[in-house]
Order: sequence, then C-alpha cells, then structure tokens
Amino acid sequence: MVHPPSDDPTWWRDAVIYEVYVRSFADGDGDGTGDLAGVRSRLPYLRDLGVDALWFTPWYASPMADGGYDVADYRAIDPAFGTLAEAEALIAEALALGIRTIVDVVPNHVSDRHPWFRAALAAGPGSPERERFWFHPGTGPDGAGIPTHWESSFGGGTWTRTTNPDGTPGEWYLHLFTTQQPDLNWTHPDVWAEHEDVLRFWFDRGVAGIRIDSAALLVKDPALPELPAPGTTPAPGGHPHLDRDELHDVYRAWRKVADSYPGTRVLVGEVWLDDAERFAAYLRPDEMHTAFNFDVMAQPWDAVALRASVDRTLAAHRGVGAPATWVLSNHDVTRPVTRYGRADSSFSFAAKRAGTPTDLDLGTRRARAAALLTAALPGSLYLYQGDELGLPEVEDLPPEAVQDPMHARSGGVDPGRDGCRVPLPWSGDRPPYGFSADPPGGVPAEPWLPQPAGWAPRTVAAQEADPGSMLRLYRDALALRRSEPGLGDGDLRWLDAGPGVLAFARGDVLCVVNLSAGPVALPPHGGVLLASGPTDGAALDPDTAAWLRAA
Ligand code: TEU
Repeated sequence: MVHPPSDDPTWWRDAVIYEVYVRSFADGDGDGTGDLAGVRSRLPYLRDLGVDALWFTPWYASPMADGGYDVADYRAIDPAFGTLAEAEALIAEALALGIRTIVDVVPNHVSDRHPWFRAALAAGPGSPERERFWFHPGTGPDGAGIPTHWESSFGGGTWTRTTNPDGTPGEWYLHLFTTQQPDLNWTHPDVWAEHEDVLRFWFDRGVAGIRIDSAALLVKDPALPELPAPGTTPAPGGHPHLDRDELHDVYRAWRKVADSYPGTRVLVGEVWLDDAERFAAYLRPDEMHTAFNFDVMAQPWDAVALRASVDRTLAAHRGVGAPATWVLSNHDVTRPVTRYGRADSSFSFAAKRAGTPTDLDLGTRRARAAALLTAALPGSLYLYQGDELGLPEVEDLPPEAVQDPMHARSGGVDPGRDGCRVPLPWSGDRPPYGFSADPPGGVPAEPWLPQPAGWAPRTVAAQEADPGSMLRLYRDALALRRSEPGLGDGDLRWLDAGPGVLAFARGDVLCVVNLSAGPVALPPHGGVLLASGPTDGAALDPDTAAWLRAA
C-alpha cells in the first residue's frame, strides 16, 4: 500500500519518524557495514511498517571517531555508506513510497579531519583560521594547565593541547565530546554561513527535515568561565556552554532557511534539558518545529511518574503551540526491553545500568505496552531501528569489539552505546541473519559489531510470520494510528481508572495501560482495537496496554 506524502503543511505534527542508524540497518555490499544500498533494498519493509519519515544518523564523510558524528565533509557521503548519487536516489525512492527523509546536522563540532580544523592547525596561533574554533593558551607559566575544568559527557576533560610546527607544545582547543570533535565558535560569521549553506544543500536535494545534534550546546560564553559549583544552578541562560540565550538567534535564522522552501521543511532539535519551559522555548513559532522529548524516556515504569511526565510535556508544548514528540529510545540509550526489565527502569547517562540483572520477558511486555502508550499520545512519534523487533541491549559485546568512544574515554567503566547499535537481524538462524547481502562470488564479512547467537526468533522474517511478535504489534499500531482520526495531533482527556493505571481518551479511541501488579477491569467500551497482550475485553493483565473503541 502506498501512502504518497500529502502536501499537508502539518505533516510533521503527527508523523511517525523511524531512526535509521545507517551502519547497522542493512548492508548492501557485504562488507559488514550497513550502507545506503542496504537501506534502498529495505524500503518496502519501512513502507509496510507504516512510518512517515526516516531520520538518518550522519551519513557524511567521516573518520568515524564517534560513529559519524565527527563530520569531515557535509556535502559528501562516506564511502563506506555509498555516494551522493545513491543518497539522492534513496531520497526519491523513499518519497515515491510515501516516506520523507530527515538528515542529521552536527553544528556543535566537526571532525578534526575537517578542512577548517586542518587549516587552523596549520595556520597557527592568532590566525583567522583558528577563530572558527576555540583555541586558547593554557594556564601557568608554560601553558600546560587546561583553560577550564569543564567535563565531557563522554568522560574526561574538554581540552586537547596542540603541537606547534617546531614540535613544542602549543595552544589548547575545546571539544565537548571526543578529542576528534573540535567545537566550532558560533560567534564567527563563517560558522553561521556554512551551516545555512549545508541546510540548503540538503533541502535542495529534497529532504523534508533536519535533525539538529546537541542543539543546546553550540554557543559558549566567550569568557570561558569555570562551571558553576556542583549543586548550584546558574541563572537561566547563564551556563558557560548549555542552553545559552544566544542559541535562539541561530535557530531563528535556520527557520528562515527552512521556510524559504516549498513544502514544509522541519527542524527537529536534540535538546537535553531538565527544565520543560526552557526546552519549550526552542519550539516557539519562529524557531524549531519540534524537539525530542526525553523526559518520558527517562521515567521508570511507574504510572505516577509517567503521567506526571506526560502532563509536564503537554503543558510546556501547549504554551508555544508545538506538538510533543514521544521517544522511547535512540542510538545513545539502553534498549527499552532491557531497561524495562530492570528493578530500576529509569534511564540516565550517569547511571547506565549495564550489568544489573534484567528480566527480558517482563521488559518485553512493558516495552509492548509502552509502544501502545506512546503511539496513542498526542503529537509525533520516534521509533529507533530494532525497537520494532524488540531487540534487547547487547550487554556482552567483547571489549575489543566496542567502538564507541564513551567506553574508552571512561577507562572502560561506561559500557558505551554500542549495545543498542548491533546490526539488525533480517532472516535466517545465525549471524549475519541476512544483515549483509552476499558480495559477488563470495560470502559477507562479519558484521562490524558481532550479533548474538539466539537472535533467530527476533529476525524480521520470523516476526512477520508470528502474529504475537513485536513487529506485528508495531505494524498494527501504526496502521491504526494512521486510520483513526482521534490519534496523532490533538489533545487528550485523562480517565480515572484507579491506581497504577493510565487511561485516556483520544477522540473515540481509549488507551488503557496497566502498570499495577494485578489485573484491572477495563472501562466500558465498544470493542478492543488492539492490545499488547492477551485480553478477554473485560480485564487487562499487568504490564499490558489496550486501545479500545469508546463506548
Ligand atoms: O548526542 C548528544 C549527547 O550525547 C549529549 O547531549 C548527551 O546526551 C548529554 O550530554 C547527556 O548528559 C548526540 C548524538 O546523538 C550522539 O550519538 C553523539 O555522540 C553526540 O551528539 C556528539 O555528536
């Protein structure tokens, strides 16, 4: 069934957006790394799943020091993934199947192999080339002290010292992430002009949106002050490198670029902020269209916490007229079936709970219920590849296979994020489970991260044949979401269903989620539309959700 994208200017307000982590989606040339040929070969799968748009994590030329979030050239596709011509073909083919494309732009930093950074290193201290970055002398008589004690969210410090052409130690440069990701200076006009041009480059190629990486980090206090003391909160907008007020001018300029194109081209921000009002400020009508709402993802499987999070989210968005987004996971966080099977099922980077026991059957039941909960909430929905297959986090990757820099930078303490990036299983009963096509006359290379034994029941082929599978649940849910006028954008009305139960009405669809320890009676209804587990229509088991026709 083809759903051509309408020219509806509000398409993004209720879109279902599927995140493609290109390296791990499908490998068309058999070298063990996912690529654009692989995605093109699997477009019918994405159409049948029922998604409206694809968000591609960075597919640009990159040394892959951070899985492509270290971009060396925004106007070229990394050779491991394919060519620009293939990207253009992919965008067109997806659109012909009714699927829009969103690309990822990483404005906080570039790769240390980017021509600007190479030129800056070559040109030396005091040069105009260095002004596009944050080069700074060190402290102390020999300049050996770091300019600030800011901490990287990847572990370790945020400054690396350069070496002068004569071999003596030189200036330091700022990188909030890895050493290979120097931060750009957003007070520099070149940085503004270059990014607006990159947006145009991709809008000209037909993309419908831009995902903005680390969107609240770009602007730094030029005085480079130390961080506020632990436990103290800086004045709003006054943190040295997070959520500074000047950021809003950047996104107003980007919005003008987006609005200059026909069809509605959208900006989606990756904005990690605890303060819902500060978060919503990025969604004012002349800034971004939407941003990832990580608040619900961070909550444990608990009715009170989840309801409070939904209410907080909806209230903050209402204030700016933007639709909420619902996000259960992405390529940075622990897979939901693993998270929800733990005694503490909340998520935070600081306390990644690898190694703590999980009950995957319980986690899977809850992740199924969470899928129906989030798909019924008002706004747009994000789905990370593999969650529709109920893949667990792979927590026993051999340390030598792990590539995520978070692992090495933490001295091996943080497991890193590769456990949710293992290549998808498509078919068959052993690795590579159809992930890699056979290269001409040969057998495929090993996948870039090893896939576990025992994933045969989790392949797409196995799940297509199983009416009780996660894949079939997602397909059914997304089809209903499309056909039910009450779902998608709009408002919700909470129903009183007793402690431990979330229940709300969306038009004439009711969503009931049982997070309590025992079965609960369903409210009066006119039929079960879909349920995440068995139900007789009268009661709902624990950790189960149902969509009902209102009575
Ligand atoms: O993630 C941003 C990111 O990891 C931080 O904002 C982090 O979440 C925060 O500090 C938590 O405290 C994006 C990408 O999604 C990720 O894959 C990249 O590694 C990162 O940016 C750097 O580009």
